Amino acid sequence: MAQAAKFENILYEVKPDGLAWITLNRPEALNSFTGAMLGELAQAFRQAEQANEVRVVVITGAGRAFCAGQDLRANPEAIQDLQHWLATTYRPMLTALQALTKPTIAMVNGVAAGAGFSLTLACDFRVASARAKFIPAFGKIGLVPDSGMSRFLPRLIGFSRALELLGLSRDLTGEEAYSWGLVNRVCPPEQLIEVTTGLAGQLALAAPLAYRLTRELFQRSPELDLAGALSLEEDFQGRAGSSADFKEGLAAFEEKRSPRFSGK
Ligand code: T3D
Repeated sequence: MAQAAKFENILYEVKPDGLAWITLNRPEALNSFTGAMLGELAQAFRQAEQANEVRVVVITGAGRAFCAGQDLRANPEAIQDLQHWLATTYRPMLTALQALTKPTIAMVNGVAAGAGFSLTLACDFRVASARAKFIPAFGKIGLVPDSGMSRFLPRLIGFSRALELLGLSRDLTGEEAYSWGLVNRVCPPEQLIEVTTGLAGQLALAAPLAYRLTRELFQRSPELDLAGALSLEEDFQGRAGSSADFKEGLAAFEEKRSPRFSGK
């Protein structure tokens, strides 16, 4: 272990291979979110962004669950004013997660319910155990999707399927989530770490600047017309084309070797 920071509700660990592992760590309550946990997550995301040695961030849950969403018992004050609660706890966490320029993977080891489901969607990739379950949860307690789900879910699986899940409070198994295009990989539980580490290892070798700009292109293009999308591509390709990574990519091609990207 290269580095370990102290948190009370999550584990944060950076491994020598450049993977930062962030583990939601309240297994007795299925890793459900409290205000304290959301604050720690935001801090961990900022820490991972600043750490040069971190190439990829993996988020998972301790024990049998990924995350059961908002802790429905621990924060009675949350229920008094949900608008304020969301704006002051979930929003900073999600903003810090989205501000990460490094690839993020949700390793979904068990149930991901409500805002826990949302957290998986806010990551770049999802790797699910066949035992995972994606549970909308919001509708069952008379709420609407929050913590980014309204933005991410329809973009990933389309309007109609997203509305089916939320409107009917329909759960998805890991296998179904894979067949719906919601997760990138699904595997037996005992292979989850290996499959996730394999994907993360490949991402760690990708050109960091090109990766970051590609993600931003995909995030912004749905709001652009063709002219706008082409302009953004031209702008970003200009930046990527003047990077040291592009020179390294060309040199590696000529020398018939794998590139070693620096992110510059
Ligand atoms: O409220 C706001 O602040 C607004 C924000 C909302 C965002 C949201 O996330 S809304 C959605 C909140 N989450 C849920 O509604 C899910 C509630 N949990 C469940 O439906 C079930 O627990 C699961 C389907 C996730 C798992 O079922 P199962 O049978 O595998 O486990 P279990 O026996 O129900 O739970 C095990 C323990 O975890 C149990 O505690 P106990 O009885 O052994 O002491 C259970 O109460 C606890 N637990 C599960 N989910 C939560 C929780 N404790 C607090 N909050 C939870 N969300």
